[in-house]
Amino acid sequence: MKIREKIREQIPQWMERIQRLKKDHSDFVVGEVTIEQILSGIRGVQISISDISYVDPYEGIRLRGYTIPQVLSLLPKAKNSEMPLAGGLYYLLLTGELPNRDEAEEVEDIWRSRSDVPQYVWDVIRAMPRETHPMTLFSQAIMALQPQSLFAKAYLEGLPKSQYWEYYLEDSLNLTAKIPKIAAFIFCWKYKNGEIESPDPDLDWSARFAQMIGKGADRQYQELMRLYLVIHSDHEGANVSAHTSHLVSSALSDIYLSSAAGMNGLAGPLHGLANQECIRWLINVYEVFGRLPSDEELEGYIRTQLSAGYVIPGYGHAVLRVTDPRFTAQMEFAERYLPNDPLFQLVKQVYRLAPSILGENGKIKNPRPNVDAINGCLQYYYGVREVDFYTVLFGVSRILGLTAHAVWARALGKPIERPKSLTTRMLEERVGIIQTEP
Ligand code: HAX
Repeated sequence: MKIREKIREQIPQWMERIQRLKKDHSDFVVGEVTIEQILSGIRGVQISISDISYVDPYEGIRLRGYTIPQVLSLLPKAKNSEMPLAGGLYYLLLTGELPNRDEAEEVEDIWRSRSDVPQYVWDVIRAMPRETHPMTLFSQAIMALQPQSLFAKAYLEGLPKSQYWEYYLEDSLNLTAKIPKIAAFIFCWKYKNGEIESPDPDLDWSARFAQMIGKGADRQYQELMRLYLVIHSDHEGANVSAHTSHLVSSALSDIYLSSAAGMNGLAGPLHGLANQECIRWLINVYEVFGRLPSDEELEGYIRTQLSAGYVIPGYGHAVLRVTDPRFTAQMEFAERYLPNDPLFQLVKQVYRLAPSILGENGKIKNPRPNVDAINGCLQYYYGVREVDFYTVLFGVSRILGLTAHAVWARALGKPIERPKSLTTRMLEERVGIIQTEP
C-alpha cells in the first residue's frame, strides 16, 4: 500500500527533526502563559505540533501546506467531476504529498473494499430512541466498532511501540471506509424508511455517501459533497475535536475511542453543531419576516439578537481573523449553482451586514463568517432539510483529519499528554492578592 510505504519512508526524517529539537533545544522558551489565557480557554497557548494542517489567522487553513483553493485545484478529480477525490485528500493528509490519480484511487479502492459495517452496529443504532440526536448515534456507532480495533488487539498481545502506527493506520482506513455508510444509515433510519440505497461501486467515497442518502441521481449534490467532505476535513491540532481526539489517543486509546471522543466535542454548539444552529437562525429570519428582510429589518434583527445576549451563529472564530476560505469556497459553489436561492440571498445579506454590526462594540475578535455560515444553506437547497443531521456531515469529513493526526502521533511516538492544573488560590498567591501561607 502506497500510503504505508510513504509514511514508513518519512518517519526517520521526522524523528530526527523531533529528536534534534528535544536534544539541543529542550530549554528554549516558546511562549509565556498569562492569567488571561488560562481564564479564557487556554486561548492561543501554543501547546502542540501539527504538521498536517495549520490555521494562519490571516490566510486560513493550509492542509499540508496547501491553501483551500490549491487543494481544490491540485488534487485528482473524481470521474466526470470538477471536485477532488476524498481519497486523494486523505493521501495528502497522511503522507504530506500530492497524490497522482493512481495513488488517490488506491485509497478509494481500499475504502470500497472495507466499507461493510457489521450488522450489530445497526442494531445498536436501532436500539436507541428515534429522537436521539444524530451526533449521539454517530458517536455510538463509532464506539460500537471499537471491538474491531486491530491496534487494541495487537497491543494486548505485546505489539512493539515501533509498530503502533501501522495498526493505527489499518484501523483508520477501516473506520474511514465505513464512515459514509454509518452516516447514511443514521440518516435513513432516523428520517426515512430505514433502508440505505446500495452504493454504486463505480462512484467515489463522497458521491457514494450522497447516493446512500437517496441523492444518487443528483450530480450537483454529489459535487457539493465532494467539496464539503474535503474542506471540512482538518483545521489544525488544537480545536476542540482535534485536540480531544489527540488527547484521548495519547493514552493509546485506539482510533475508535479517540475518534468518537473527537465527535463528542464536535457535537457542541460552539464547535461543529454551529452549522445546525446557523441554518436554524437563517430559517428563523425568514419565518420572522415571511420573506427576505430589507437591510434595515435585518440590521434591527441582528442588533436585537445581540442585545438579548445571543451569538450570531457562523460568525467569529477563535483563531481566524479573516473570512474563512472554506466559507469563500462554498460561496463560489453557491454563486455557480444556486445564485437565486432565497436562503443563499439571505446568507449574502448577512455577510454584507453582520460583520460591521458585530464589530461595533469591539469585543468580538473576528466579526467575519466561518465555514458554518453557509454550509447548511447548501444542504437545504439540495433537499437535505434534516438540519440536526448537518453536524454528522461535518463529522464524516473531520474523521479524515483526526485519524491522520493519530497515525502520525503514534508514528512519532508522541507521549501521553499531561498538562498541569493550578488552584485559584495559587494564582491569587502568585499575583499577590493573598499572602502565601507560611
Ligand atoms: N456573535 C455574537 N457575539 C460573539 C460572536 C458572535 N458570532 N462571536 C464572538 N462573540 C463574542 C463572544 O461571545 C465574546 O463575548 P464575551 O466576552 O461577552 O464572552 C466576545 O465576542 C469575544 O469572543 P472572541 O474572542 O471573538 O471569540 P472566541 O474565540 O471566544 O469564540 C467562537 C469563538 C467561534 C466560539 C465564537 O465566535 C462564537 O460563539 N461564534 C458563533 C458560533 C460559531 O459560529 N461557531 C463555529 C465556529 C467554527 C467551528 O468551530 N466550526 O466547527
